[in-house]
Amino acid sequence: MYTRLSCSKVFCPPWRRCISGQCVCKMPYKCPRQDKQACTLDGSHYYSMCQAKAISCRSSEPVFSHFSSACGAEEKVEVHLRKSKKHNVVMIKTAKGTMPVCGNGWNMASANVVCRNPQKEPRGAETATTIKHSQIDKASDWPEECMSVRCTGSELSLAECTIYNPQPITESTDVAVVKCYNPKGECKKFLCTNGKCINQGKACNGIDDCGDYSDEMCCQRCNGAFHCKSDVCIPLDAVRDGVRDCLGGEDELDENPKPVEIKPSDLFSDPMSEIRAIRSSTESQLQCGVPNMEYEFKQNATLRQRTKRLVGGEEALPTQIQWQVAIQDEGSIHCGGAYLGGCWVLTAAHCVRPKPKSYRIKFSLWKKHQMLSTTDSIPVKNIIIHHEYNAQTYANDIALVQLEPLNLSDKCMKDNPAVRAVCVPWSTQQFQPNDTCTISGWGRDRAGMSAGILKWANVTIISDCKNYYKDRFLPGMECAGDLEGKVDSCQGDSGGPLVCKDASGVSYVWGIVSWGEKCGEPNNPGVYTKVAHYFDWIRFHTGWAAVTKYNQ
Ligand code: 4AZ
Repeated sequence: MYTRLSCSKVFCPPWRRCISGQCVCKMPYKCPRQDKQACTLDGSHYYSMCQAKAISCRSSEPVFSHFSSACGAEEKVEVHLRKSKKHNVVMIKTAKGTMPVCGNGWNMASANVVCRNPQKEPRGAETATTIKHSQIDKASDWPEECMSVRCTGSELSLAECTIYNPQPITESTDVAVVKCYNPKGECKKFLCTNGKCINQGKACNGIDDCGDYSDEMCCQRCNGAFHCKSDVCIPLDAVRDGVRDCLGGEDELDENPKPVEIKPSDLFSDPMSEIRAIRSSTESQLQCGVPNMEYEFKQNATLRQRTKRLVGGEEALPTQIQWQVAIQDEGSIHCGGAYLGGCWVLTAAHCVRPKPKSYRIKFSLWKKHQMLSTTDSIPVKNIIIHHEYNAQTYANDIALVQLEPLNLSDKCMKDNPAVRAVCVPWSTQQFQPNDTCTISGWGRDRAGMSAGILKWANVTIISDCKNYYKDRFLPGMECAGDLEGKVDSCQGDSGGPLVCKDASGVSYVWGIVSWGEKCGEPNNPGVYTKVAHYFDWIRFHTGWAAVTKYNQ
């Protein structure tokens, strides 16, 4: 079962990082510094909201309160429920006094936060509703203003949510009421991961009825919410809000309608914009998956005969596939690879032996036996073969090639306009069966001729590959091609990349050419090492920052 902490489906908040598919609490010092100081419940302050949240993440106790330069005790935010007839009116105490929470913007996410804290019911709220102000039994000192709050749903106290300035109450104003969850007997409806029981109709509507988001994680369709390709429903106000929520970024595309922005005057506290700031600063730190368009095809783009060779492939233009490398072994090329950036190249384990001195890596190579002006040939410092690689079964057919650094430098390559890194996928759910992706290499064609010029072909990801290869298809493998056998990788393409592009146009090395029964045979698709399956292994060897800008 998936929850909001399943980072194969969704992004972790900035105070957590993704380890083996789960968002775990970050070490507080790993948080970036921010301009705003975070005030804590005891009146002290931390250098950022991320740091304060990383600390409370470990204890599950609220630590963070709000933002302020002073952090005085009088600024404490407290919440209690006030009984009025059958209703629990939500009351919030801030430096501006004690007031009810306004009904506008009141939702399940905020109600879950309220119920989770004072009552310590981890499953949160049963319902989040409103009543007219006129329906409340009021004492004479009843306030004339209410406060609006907005939570993301993962906060530990309402003080951590966005709190807006007070607004005047009239008799017709709606105020927030809450009913906290009350477990009763066996669940015959939708059972959340946290044990909460909700009506079936509440799943897949973009509203976190479970309190752990488990009712929104496996949805083929969404009701009144945005559907991410990984089958997660996100609320419409998260679409085009400047923060990527879907793994492929489809929620932030220009073609989506922009929601009407609710921006009341003077924010009292606004964690959402802090989260946006932290994410955009960390996510701008890694460049990958985007070719240098200025340079693409510029060289030598003369018309040539397009021979349909390899298995259904087409010749590439020079500098077209900027992450493709050739692995030169004792002077000859039998394998490809993918440039990950820095000093790292990814290839198949069956392409290399642990003898770095035997190899050179050729970048920006087009014709196998002729250099371009941008072609660079770099010696190898180290070869890391997966410790569970099995040369008989081709299990774990993955290896990292570490390049030799340049003299007196920590870089391994001179700046090259025709070389770009491809991104490493961090989640096995980023791409799905039937997605179209691209393979490339100098491998053999149907007639068994090795290509003199780099070729590429589109293939589709094929599900249930056990149907074709039975027990030879193992975890960490992925099939692609077409079942008619028209396009395929072949001998000599090994180690080269299978690259898929996400909704935002960024390319990922989804697979490594590994094996297959012959080439281009019907019902014998090509088998690839599923790179996302090895994300933790790659990250362990290359370091985190080298391979992903997300969930670090
Ligand atoms: C090989 O021998 C090989 N059709 C690579 C890929 C495929 C088959 C064989 C996939 O290196």
